Amino acid sequence: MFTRRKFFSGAGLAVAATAVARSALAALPEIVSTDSAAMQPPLSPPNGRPYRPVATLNGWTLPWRMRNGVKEFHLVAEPVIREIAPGMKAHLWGYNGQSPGPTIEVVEGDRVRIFVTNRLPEHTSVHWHGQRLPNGMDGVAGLNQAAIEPGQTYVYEFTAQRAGTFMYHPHADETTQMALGMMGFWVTHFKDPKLMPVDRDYVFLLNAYDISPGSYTPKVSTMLDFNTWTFNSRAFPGTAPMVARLGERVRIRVGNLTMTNHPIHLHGHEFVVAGTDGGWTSPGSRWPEVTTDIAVGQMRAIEFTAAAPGDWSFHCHKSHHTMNGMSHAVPNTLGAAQDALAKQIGSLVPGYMNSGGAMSNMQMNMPLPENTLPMMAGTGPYGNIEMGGMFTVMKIRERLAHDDYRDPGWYNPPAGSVAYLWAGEPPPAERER
Ligand SMILES: [Cu+2]
Repeated sequence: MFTRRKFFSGAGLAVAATAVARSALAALPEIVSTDSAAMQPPLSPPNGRPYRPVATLNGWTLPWRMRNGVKEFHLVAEPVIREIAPGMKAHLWGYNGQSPGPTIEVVEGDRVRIFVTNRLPEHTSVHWHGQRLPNGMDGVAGLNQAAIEPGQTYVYEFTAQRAGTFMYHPHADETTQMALGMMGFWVTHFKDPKLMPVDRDYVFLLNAYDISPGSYTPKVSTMLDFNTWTFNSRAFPGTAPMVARLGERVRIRVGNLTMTNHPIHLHGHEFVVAGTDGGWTSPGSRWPEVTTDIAVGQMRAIEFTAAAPGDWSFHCHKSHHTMNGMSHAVPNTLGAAQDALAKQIGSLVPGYMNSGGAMSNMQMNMPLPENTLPMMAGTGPYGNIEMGGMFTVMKIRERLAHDDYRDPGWYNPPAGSVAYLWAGEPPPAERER
């Protein structure tokens, strides 16, 4: 019934958007989907008002069909397989082949029609978080509309009234559907592209899953004790880096659809919170920050000038949120000689992992169950990067084409600008305790 086209890494989304089958104009818009977690280049608008498109971290923007001046999108709610990072896949629910679903980009004043087809085993709906719209388009099943039953397609239609940052997610069996990754980003661009211009505009959602070691499906009853903390359903080192050329103005928009707050921190630069849930902040109300807390259900747009070349960490500042497969129900063994202990416990409890001190050594020496990420897994130019989860790198380079979003590799610092080992007099002997 539907034609189905898959996109893979590097496929030209702009070409695909203009190639939407003309013969299908009388039918539902073609379903465009991807099974890749690779970051796609921004989708330049092939029609409608011009704007600088956003770059979705480890994601992509949904092409549309322009029909009689209305932008028509087709979302398909369905089970998907998401690679959280190399070595771990999650069986999630999402949209158009992935979780999160594709980013939807429109322009202030656009008339938008979204077809939503339900291929889940249960009913769903879509709520357009933050939008001004007619009450009957708000997507709360039972309150504003009947739920979309399996196999049905519903149509949402409204005018994008306010430029800003938005999200979409189900408002039906939310504890199940959001715990399984049903969510997506929405950006409404200014009608005037000269307003608040930036050179790079990154977007992603904060999400969290509770996936027991060795399993694939998140538990849907977990409220707080998640073990997989992700940027756009990717955990470091699976998260793509964000890149910028020295001197460029960078915007990063983050939406939080987890069940706790996340203090998001950028190294080496100050930023301003230029946008909140309710729209753009006035320039006189902005103050510099290096960390901004994003509460549950909130969206924030931060902006800064890429002032210093390098590989700058960008992460949630809750240290347990920059860990993979974190188990919290473990005793504190800090200071204890752990090697013999771990061996003894390991003979009684297969797969036992202790915690508290010397974590990276423990990580290196312990076999992991299948489909399970080590807590800290990244490798950098100087050794292990003891991070996982909600962590990525902002890579600022002096030479980078303005439309280049590829990973430029590790930073090569100027000689004499890296912390170095003291090679002079040794420190005084430790006092006896
Ligand atoms: Cu966090």
